[in-house]
Amino acid sequence: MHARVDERRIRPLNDKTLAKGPVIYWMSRDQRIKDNWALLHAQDLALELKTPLVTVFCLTPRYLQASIRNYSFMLEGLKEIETAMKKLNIIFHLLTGKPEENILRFCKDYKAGALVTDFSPLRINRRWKNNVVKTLPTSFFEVDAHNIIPCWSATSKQEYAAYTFRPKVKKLLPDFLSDFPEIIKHPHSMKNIPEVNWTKVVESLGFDFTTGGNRFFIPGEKAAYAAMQSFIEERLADYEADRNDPNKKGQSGLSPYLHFGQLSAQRLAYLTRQAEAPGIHTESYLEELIVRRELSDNFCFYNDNYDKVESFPRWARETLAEHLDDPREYIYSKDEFESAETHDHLWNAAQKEMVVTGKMHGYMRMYWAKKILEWSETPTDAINTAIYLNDKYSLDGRDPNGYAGITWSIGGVHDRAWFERPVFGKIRFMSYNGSKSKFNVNQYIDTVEALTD
Ligand code: FAD
Ligand code: FO1
Repeated sequence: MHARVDERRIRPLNDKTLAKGPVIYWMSRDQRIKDNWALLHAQDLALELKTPLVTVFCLTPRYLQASIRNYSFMLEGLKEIETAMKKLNIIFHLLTGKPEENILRFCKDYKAGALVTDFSPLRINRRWKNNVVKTLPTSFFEVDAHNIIPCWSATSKQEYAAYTFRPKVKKLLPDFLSDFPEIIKHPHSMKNIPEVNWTKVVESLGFDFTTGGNRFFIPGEKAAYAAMQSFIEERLADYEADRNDPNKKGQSGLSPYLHFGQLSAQRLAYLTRQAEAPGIHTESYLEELIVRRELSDNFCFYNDNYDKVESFPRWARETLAEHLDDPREYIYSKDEFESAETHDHLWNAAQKEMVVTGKMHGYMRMYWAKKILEWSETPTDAINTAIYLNDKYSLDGRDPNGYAGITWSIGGVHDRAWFERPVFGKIRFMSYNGSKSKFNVNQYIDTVEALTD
């Protein structure tokens, strides 16, 4: 029996038995070949059944607020996978339209022996799977290929904060933070699946891709791996010192690759732990990469209201309600926020950085979201504006980290109460002067201005 994947990573979604037919890996969140537990499990099943291995990606023309830039980044990555899979005798196929209908028909047309998919806690991905499970005649497995510790193994409930989650992670990390087996060249072939027609795929999205390309991030699994190696070799050793200064390239810049699954967070953590960089920097990086990131999946997995004010802890909902009628010195509409037309040059620069490059500096994201709370009529308006803009413009948007980051900033999720003030109540406050005391605000504003010249 080929069992290269820890069974705690695998969740059977129905009680059907394996059948003699090709094994289908329905790829969605983890868009990579290397270090992908879902693909490894699909290959294990196909080796056991002595049948072909087929990867299918179901492309939806609209995924949350995803814009053309997000899609072109993703499609470039998928094209690279198609080419690389050919060399491994694994078929890559792309279907457009409603994922649940497409994957069901595909499994029936090709008499799939088993269906394997990767894990996402987001509502849209869970709805697709629930619709497939209803009528799928084949055995169906979900594999958490995104988290180092499978989301359902780390803890069986929503964690209150990083300090309650961290000990559970630390206890299980030795079990799961391992190296990976390799995907082997698949020994069983299949001929009757049509090639992907990428021109038609692009047309199905209805975008004009001539403007799409992003000059700041090169898409795809190879570029992701190279970006990881250069961060570990050249910048990890300054991480703790530089990560909160938007004028320094202190962050790794890897979130677009992690979001689209073009890079495995487990591989990144595994190599970070082996790096020579001083412990203060590696520990700080692993805290963000493992505890903070996997806490976001925990939040979205166990809280269905992860993108609504209802997900805020009680103390936060109460304090925000008490200050609902406080006078707001400034009120901006979603459009004014979107076009970076507030009175605050620092906030406008952060918005512009996101719109132009597809990635806002992590420190600025906190300031950016908290000011949206301060300058919106209600917390509900604020969370809707922040999610709309982040999901539309951020390459790493439409991600559990985004919903956790925005609800942390606006609604105290995973945070505690602070001293009370107008509008914010006891929600942690951030100010322009606070930013000025941390970094050279004018330098950041000028740098962003120069991007748009
Ligand atoms: P690095 O500092 O190099 O961190 C490396 C990795 O660790 C990140 O890629 C990410 O996977 C993880 N990480 C770091 N900080 C956090 C954090 N606070 N919470 C969870 N994981 C973290 N992250 C996204 O991936 N997508 C988003 O849409 C997103 N929206 C955010 C919105 C707000 C309002 C806030 C406050 C934070 C948001 N974050 C989001 C979290 C964090 O800001 C980004 O993960 C980080 O800036 C990504 O850049 P990096 O990879 O260079 O970060
Ligand atoms: N997943 C899919 O299975 N099909 C899609 O068409 C698709 C589009 C898409 C666009 C932007 C984006 O940021 C993510 C997208 N995803 C798509 C989902 C992604 O693969 C992840 O599953 C979630 O974003 C994270 O849980």
